[in-house]
Amino acid sequence: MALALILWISFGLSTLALYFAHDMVMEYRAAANSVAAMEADQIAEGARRYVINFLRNLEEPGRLPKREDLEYEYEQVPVGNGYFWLLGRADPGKTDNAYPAFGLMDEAAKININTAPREMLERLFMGGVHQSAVLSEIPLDGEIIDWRDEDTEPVEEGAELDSYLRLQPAYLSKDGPFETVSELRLLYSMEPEMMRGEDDNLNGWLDDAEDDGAESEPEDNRDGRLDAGLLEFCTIYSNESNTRADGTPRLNVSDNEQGDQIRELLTEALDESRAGEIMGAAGIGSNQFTSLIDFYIRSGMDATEFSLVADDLTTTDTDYLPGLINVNLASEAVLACVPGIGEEFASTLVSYRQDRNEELKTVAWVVDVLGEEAARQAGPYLTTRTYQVGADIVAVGSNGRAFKRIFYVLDISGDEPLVVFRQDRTDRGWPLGPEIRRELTEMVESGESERYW
Ligand SMILES: [Ca+2]
Ligand SMILES: [Ca+2]
Ligand SMILES: [Ca+2]
Ligand SMILES: [Ca+2]
Repeated sequence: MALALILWISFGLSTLALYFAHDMVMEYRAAANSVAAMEADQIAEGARRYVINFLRNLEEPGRLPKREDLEYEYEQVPVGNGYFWLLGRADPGKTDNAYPAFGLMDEAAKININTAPREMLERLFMGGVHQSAVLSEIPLDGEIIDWRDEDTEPVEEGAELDSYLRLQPAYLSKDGPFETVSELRLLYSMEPEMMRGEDDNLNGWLDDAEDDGAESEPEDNRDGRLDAGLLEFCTIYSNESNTRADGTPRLNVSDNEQGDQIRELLTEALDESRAGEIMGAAGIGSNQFTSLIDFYIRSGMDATEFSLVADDLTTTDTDYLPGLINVNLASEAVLACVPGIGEEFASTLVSYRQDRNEELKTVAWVVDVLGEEAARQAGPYLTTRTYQVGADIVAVGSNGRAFKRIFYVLDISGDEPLVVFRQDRTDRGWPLGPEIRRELTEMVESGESERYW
């Protein structure tokens, strides 16, 4: 009897002990998970500081290095026991099948929905070799114009107050500038899938689920090409400071009063007789110029001469030049929307700029590719600078258990880089592709990365 009783008691005690042990293991794992999550948070924060520090020390303000000359770390950068990546965009034609592209992104390589003329927006929704199939289904250019313009008179294929009042629930048309890109979601005919398109995780890269049709979310057309949505192509941030590298105001070639100063500048950069020729050819003091490209063409300067003075000159008196597109970094899809460039010249521009560097410092090279007439048309929309930078930070804690993804837009047009937009994108899912996930797992299994349990 006594033996049976003791056996029962010890059986009961060991069950209890096992139960508590299990509980403690669970507790321990939960704690390890939250440590990993905190670690990822802190790594993301470190990455933010790293990027800001890099931008603060740019050699020349507004001049982001080309992807192949990147002077910063952007791929699997170790911090403590974890790593961070900066998700970027591949140069056209250089997409890697195994990995997404890495690096900082350029907001000036996108279309500014507050300033783009209708013609530019129209092309975004027109379809064509460079354009996204997702967007060509419902053209929203008219609705974008009506949303931001102050009047309440709809443009062709537009939507103003009456349309929005018919919605359930009804709301007002904005009749003012967009304050975020996500505001596009409110447009009358907008379909939610047009915001991200096939790029469900917003990494600018074709993940498996984004190319398998309806087999998995999201819906896609299975054509082996990423048909991205509006978030990929649009910005509200691009805004160039209309000053020289040292922060002083530029000289306005369209301002008849500044002729003497411009002559002085040209004489200093070149010589007196050349300065006289250029002043005469361009008609400074009497002519108005639609853009710096227009001035360059009329002046008869060569590209080298122009590069000596381009940063000192402008064609308007405003402090800022919003919505210019960086012709050195923009994708073919965006370039194809610019008047004067179109589908016809977008690829030529991209292949021309690939192996060049020095020549790309001013917009003069665009004239070589487009010819004078088309370059004049494109001129008012182009720049070679970037003052708003996108940093899409992915941080992974030690042993790859937790990750955090935060997207920032940083404005470097002032004295200090400023965060103008921040969005936690962790809930969009794993953005680094299967290959990096496999590498991280291998590292854990081989003991290279320390486990908590
Ligand atoms: Ca309106
Ligand atoms: Ca993707
Ligand atoms: Ca799919
Ligand atoms: Ca596709």
